Amino acid sequence: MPDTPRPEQLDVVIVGAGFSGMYMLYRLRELGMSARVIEAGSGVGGTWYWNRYPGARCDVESMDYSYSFSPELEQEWEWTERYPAQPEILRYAEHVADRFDLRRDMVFETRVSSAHYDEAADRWLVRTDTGHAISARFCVMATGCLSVPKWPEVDGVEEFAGRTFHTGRWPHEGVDFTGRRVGVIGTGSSAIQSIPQIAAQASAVTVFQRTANFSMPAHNRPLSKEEQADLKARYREYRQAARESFVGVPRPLPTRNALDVSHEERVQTYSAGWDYGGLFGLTGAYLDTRLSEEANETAAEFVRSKIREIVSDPEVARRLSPYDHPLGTKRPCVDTGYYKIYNEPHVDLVDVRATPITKVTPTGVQTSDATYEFDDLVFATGFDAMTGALNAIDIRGRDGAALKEKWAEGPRTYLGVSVAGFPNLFMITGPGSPSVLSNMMVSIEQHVEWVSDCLGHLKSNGLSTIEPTDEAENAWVEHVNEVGAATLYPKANSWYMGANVPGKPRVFMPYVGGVGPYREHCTRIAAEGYTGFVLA
Ligand code: NA7
Repeated sequence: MPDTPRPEQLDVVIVGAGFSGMYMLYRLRELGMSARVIEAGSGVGGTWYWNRYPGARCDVESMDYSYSFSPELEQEWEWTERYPAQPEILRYAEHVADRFDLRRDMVFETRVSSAHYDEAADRWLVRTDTGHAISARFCVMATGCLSVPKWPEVDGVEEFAGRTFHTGRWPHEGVDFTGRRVGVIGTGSSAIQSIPQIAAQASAVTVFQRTANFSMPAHNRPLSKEEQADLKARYREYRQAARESFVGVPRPLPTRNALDVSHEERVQTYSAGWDYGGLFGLTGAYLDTRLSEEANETAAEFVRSKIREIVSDPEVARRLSPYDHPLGTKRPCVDTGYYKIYNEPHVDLVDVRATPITKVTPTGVQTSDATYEFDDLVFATGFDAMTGALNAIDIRGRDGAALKEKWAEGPRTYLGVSVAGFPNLFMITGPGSPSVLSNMMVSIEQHVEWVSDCLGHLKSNGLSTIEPTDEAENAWVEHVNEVGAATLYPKANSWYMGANVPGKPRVFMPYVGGVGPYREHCTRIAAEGYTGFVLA
């Protein structure tokens, strides 16, 4: 029998080399702890490594969607556009990796398959698909919220004879659609960003839409040197405002209810938001937008009126208009030329609720009333969000209990960063934290800093273990649910609710209490000596 090599001994193992894993490594080095990052891709960047589909762009502005931990980094890096495109964000991630020499503690093209807590040794044994084994005191899951692609639940996908692509696993060399007939399944963010770009090359594009989505124009543009210099001159203060803000982007909060102002005033406000571009002009225009269906409907109807204005065929405009969920309760999109692409004669929209896809055939897609022939199929069908990447790893805590089983009815965490029964395991932007409802960069930094401060605290107090109590976890889960239930979010079949994956429990997963208040709460817990945790 071959000898089992002794696992590599480390203080911390970090899973994932996206923005969370990279910064976690940086902070652990500062603490003088030994750490290694295990990454499935061949490079850093996480989301921005995998999502290379045409048109992939962040819908948080560049100057907000960047690390704040290094004043030198934020001063030296120059963004070129208001909203950064995927290649630029990936270059930024690579720059950070080089600048702080992070790669020497990273292992690429290696996927973590299991993480088991060994109670006797009080250590985590982490195994990978390449046979690598690591024994570490702490384990940090920096695995991302949208990193496990979801394929369409349609028969025959593997029978298709043409090329197939998932937006979340796009080929690195790019894809040429020139002169090809392309079918796109899905109308979420990835589809809405990529369809205009695909249509610019393809001879015919057919979009299969299950749920019409709200999309706001990006009004993307080059970022001038002056604009950047102006913000950089007050970046410290600006970053602090981001940390204290509701969604991780400094912006004035609404002061009034939509229902307390006149129709004319609302339209003026919504028009200003639409013309400014981006996510928040409509979703964050009034205090009651996320709380009252009637208030929300005023903003939703404004978007529909814009769709009718842009799309010349009234029937196509009607199909594109969302009626089945309040605005913002599924992730709203930010686009460049999405709705108007349907005015092109070679772009078609199929409503698959009216005429469901029955199967994929070797030559295309069959619905209940027609057959479509394609050279290529693009699946823009999203992800097993928030819990997918964690459940994909065989994570076992005390008594060999599996995290997946503990989460069978939905994720349970304390603060979205830790789980009872899983000592010394941390999640960056896990379920139960603001994560996907916020500027991810701000939330990532907050979690990484909270975790590293916690490890520093344990180290300086000669402690080795931290674990939340069941009571603290139960109370947090109850609080997350209570805050979520007071909003309109549970009304939508969204991936926030786990509703996009058949069989997944329907639970509102992110914490909607706001980035600033959440940060304050976490900071207070640490300052009080980690209330709700047992330290040993
Ligand atoms: P999303 O937002 O989950 O969108 C996936 C889309 O695919 C959505 O329109 C789905 O319809 C559709 N879908 C999924 N499965 C099917 C099947 N079987 N048939 C038809 N249509 C289907 O993922 P994205 O990649 O676009 O965006 C992910 C996030 O990235 C985004 O939210 C931003 O945070 C950035 P549904 O709405 O479920 O009816």
